[in-house]
Amino acid sequence: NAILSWQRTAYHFQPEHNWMNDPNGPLFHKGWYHLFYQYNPDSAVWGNITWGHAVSKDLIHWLHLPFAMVPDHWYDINGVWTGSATILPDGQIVMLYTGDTYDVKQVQCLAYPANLSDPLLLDWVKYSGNPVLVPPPGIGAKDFRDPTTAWLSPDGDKWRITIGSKVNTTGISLVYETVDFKTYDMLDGYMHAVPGTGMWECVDFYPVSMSEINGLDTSVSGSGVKHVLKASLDDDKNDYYALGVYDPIEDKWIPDDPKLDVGIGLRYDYGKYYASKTFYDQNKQRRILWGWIRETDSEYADIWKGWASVQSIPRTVMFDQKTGSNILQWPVSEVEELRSEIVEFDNVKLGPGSIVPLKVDTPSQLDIVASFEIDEDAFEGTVEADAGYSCPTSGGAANRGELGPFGVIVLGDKTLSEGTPIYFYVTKGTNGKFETHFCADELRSSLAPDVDKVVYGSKVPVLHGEKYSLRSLVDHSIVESFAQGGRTVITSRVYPTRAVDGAARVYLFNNATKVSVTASVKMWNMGSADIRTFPLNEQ
Ligand code: DQQ
Repeated sequence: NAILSWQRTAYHFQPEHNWMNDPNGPLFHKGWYHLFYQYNPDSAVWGNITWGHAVSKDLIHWLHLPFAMVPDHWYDINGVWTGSATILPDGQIVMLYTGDTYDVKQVQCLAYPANLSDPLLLDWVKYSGNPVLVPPPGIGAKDFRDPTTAWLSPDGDKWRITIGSKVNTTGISLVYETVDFKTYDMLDGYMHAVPGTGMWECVDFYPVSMSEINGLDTSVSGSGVKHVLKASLDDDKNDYYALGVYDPIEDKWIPDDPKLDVGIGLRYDYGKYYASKTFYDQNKQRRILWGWIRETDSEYADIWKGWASVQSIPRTVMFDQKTGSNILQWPVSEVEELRSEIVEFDNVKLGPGSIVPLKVDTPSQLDIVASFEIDEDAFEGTVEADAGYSCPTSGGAANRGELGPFGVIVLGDKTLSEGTPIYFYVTKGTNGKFETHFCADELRSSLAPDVDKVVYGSKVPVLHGEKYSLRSLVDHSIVESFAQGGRTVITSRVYPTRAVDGAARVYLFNNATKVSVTASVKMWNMGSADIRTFPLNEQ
């Protein structure tokens, strides 16, 4: 078990034991951030789904609290499934969640805190009239789950929520209106539907400002605002989003670019990341995104180590004013409280085929910020390079081209028998256009046989005059990487056996055949978040 204990993370949120999946009902109340999550109290695999509960002052240091809700009524005895919180103008908190009933049907249920003056919101009451919604005609009893945070209707006197479902293989979002969260009217048609995308789990729907960097409360609508619609596709277990315009009168959402519609275009994260959910943080006027990061080792290994899954570092979400066509995700600034001992490397020249070790104290717990510039001559002299390149299918960091790959290798060992390259790969098409790909290569991340080893990634917009820039949060068995300020994000779970704790190494590399690259790097050792269990042991 010693081997497996170092796969536990030091500053990502995880329970002490057992299985965790989706983040639920995040909210800020009386000085505390609350996170609820899908949890199995009995084992390290999915089942007996209960709402775990934890609180934090800063989204990084957490205190585990007693369960918020357990499966104990006929309407949720098979699981207290995913749900969302809405804070009403008078301060009341409404929690809507999916119950899996005694006969395995999905229904929506209402719960609220017993005592709003308790900052920890320890006690939760399930409404006596539950369930408040059952699957409507034409919707499968197992295709009706994960209610969103509510937003106000245009006249301001009713609340709306959306719930994901499917009709045949078309993913859909149903909208309901309510005044009291107890009785509801279904609006006609769907807010949106995309053929071929299958069941939409954990739909999320929220406004982003086109001109401000602050986040918006969920009910904000109108000019200067776009709406993000996100669905977690049950069929391929990835979170897809699209930017679009919401017409609250018609209750329709229209994607800006139909080719980048929900489920067929952009993803929040090109690695392991699912069932995510945002909330508006009224404390710091920002929108924060949580996501579930599952294991990619075997179920057997999860049972042996006694735990499974982590939550991502919460990310601030905003509209990318520079491209206008994507959102930006960035680790909440509070994570920087864990930084210490900066190490800097300026203007490191990396010729074609070079690799440079970087010395750091805590190589398994790092915040790395790196930027790369390409030698202009080599760049301009390129006729055509790697048209058709794609991170997942083009062979990883060992595959050399004229203009890439270059980047960092994290969680490597001394001889690089293990290592996870995070890199850029620039291509030039026959049309003369350069494109940049951002990839994470797990092919040599572990000598262990029984873990997923894939190459993740996608294209990332790099605008004129921008350097290639990345940030990676390294935490033992997870690497969250952000390119170009968060335009493209990749989360990897990796299970090194040698590149562990102090034995791990970080490298800069340029495996291109033609270009030289100049790299500048800042790295911080990251402390541990020291997540504790309630009641606090003062010893
Ligand atoms: N997880 C929950 C469901 C949701 C799924 C059950 C997504 O409510 O659709 O644990 O991971």
